[in-house]
Amino acid sequence: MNEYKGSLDASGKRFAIVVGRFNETFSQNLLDGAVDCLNRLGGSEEDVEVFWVPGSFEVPHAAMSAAKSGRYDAVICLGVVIRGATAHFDLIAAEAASGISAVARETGVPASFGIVTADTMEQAAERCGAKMGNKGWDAAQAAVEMANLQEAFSDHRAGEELIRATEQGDPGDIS
Ligand code: DLZ
Repeated sequence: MNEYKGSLDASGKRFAIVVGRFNETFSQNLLDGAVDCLNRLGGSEEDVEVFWVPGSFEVPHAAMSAAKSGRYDAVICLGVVIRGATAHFDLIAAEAASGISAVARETGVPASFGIVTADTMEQAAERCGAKMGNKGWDAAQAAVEMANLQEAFSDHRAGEELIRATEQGDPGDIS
């Protein structure tokens, strides 16, 4: 049995980050978390491009364009949807989720989901850098892992490297 795991090494990988401006203070926190993660995993800021869009509803469109451009190894999608008195919450959250998964499915470029959905501002704050962590950081980490795993499907030698790394220990352990 061969077992593959994408490493948490961002060096040499190019990333697009698409971020919704709505609830901007929180989405800026997600962006900061994602950039911090890429730096800490060995990425270079020269290999990261950030695209701001009006809100989470527009994130899939820009993410699809980024993925189709062929310029990135993965696309990191960020936004903050907070439940209000209208049905917008469910519509926007559902569109963002299905649109982002369509990006990866239709282009083959990994697209990670860093859209925070929260009932209250307090919950949103918790998930954007306070006590529940930073979902932007998590989405960037998932993108790095998937960008590396993706090589196993396209490059036989990279697949063998992954097997070796997996046999030598968990490449996902960065502690
Ligand atoms: C309109 C709207 C509302 C009510 N709430 C949010 C939200 O909580 N989070 C978010 O990212 N965007 C929201 N938007 C904006 C939509 O995503 C979109 O930008 C507009 O409907 C314009 O298409």
